[in-house]
Amino acid sequence: MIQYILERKVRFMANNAVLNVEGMSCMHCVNTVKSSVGALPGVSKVEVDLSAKKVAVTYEGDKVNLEKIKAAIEDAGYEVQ
Ligand SMILES: [Cu+2]
Repeated sequence: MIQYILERKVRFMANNAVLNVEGMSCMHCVNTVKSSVGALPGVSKVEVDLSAKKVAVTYEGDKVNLEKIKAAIEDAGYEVQ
């Protein structure tokens, strides 16, 4: 039982990652990145700091991973460092 609870807790624990993204220049870019990454299943939060060129993502590790998040940003036309 305890084992089961621990596994559930780990599985549903949110992961946080901050990516350095080149190419974002205005609020349009910010919204494009937000909607592209936010559309991925398992992503619960996307925050973009335009001046710092950083994208902070909160996601569930059992549903999505960093490779998919990076691919979504690159597909939208921006470069992940
Ligand atoms: Cu822009």
